[in-house]
Amino acid sequence: MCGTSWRNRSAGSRGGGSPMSSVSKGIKKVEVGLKWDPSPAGSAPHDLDIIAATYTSDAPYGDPVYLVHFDNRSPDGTITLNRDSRTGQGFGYDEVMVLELDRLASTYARVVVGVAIQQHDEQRVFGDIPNTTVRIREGYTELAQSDLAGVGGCTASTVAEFTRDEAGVWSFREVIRGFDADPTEFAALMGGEL
Ligand SMILES: [Ca+2]
Repeated sequence: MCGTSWRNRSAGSRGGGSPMSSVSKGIKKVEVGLKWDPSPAGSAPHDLDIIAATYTSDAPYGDPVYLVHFDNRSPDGTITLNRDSRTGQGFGYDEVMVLELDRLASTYARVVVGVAIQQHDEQRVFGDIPNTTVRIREGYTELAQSDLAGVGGCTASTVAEFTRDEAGVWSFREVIRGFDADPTEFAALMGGEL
């Protein structure tokens, strides 16, 4: 059951390491990296996606203005999926998204980033996919890292919430909240209050 899997950092979603402060302010440009292990030979690939959704100050928890993922670019080029993987094969981070928050138009006040599993032959949850790691950093400063173990029964999860205050300063908060939804359903749900 995934619906009750609400986790925040104090619930211990990370796979070790020292706790970090819950909110980071003054964020300008962040990189979200995702890596995971490929499926065994002969089985359907482990196909994970990073998804970003943008919201305006008028409707920060409403419908996204636009989504960024493997199949959709941001209209102004401020959020970019630099690397997409459909299998998890290879070294290092398989999928990487860069968000230039300081370049977003002032109408945007909230960006939520999540990870979803493309479902193929059989339903897969995070617990079925070994060595999944999400890392969020600004430059060489690590803001958060999670193995998504706290949402192992889910098929999608938010990982980060960025909000802009009235002074124009972006803050980051790690929010690991699981959903039992396919990527399209998840994209419609991830804007809710986290
Ligand atoms: Ca992918």
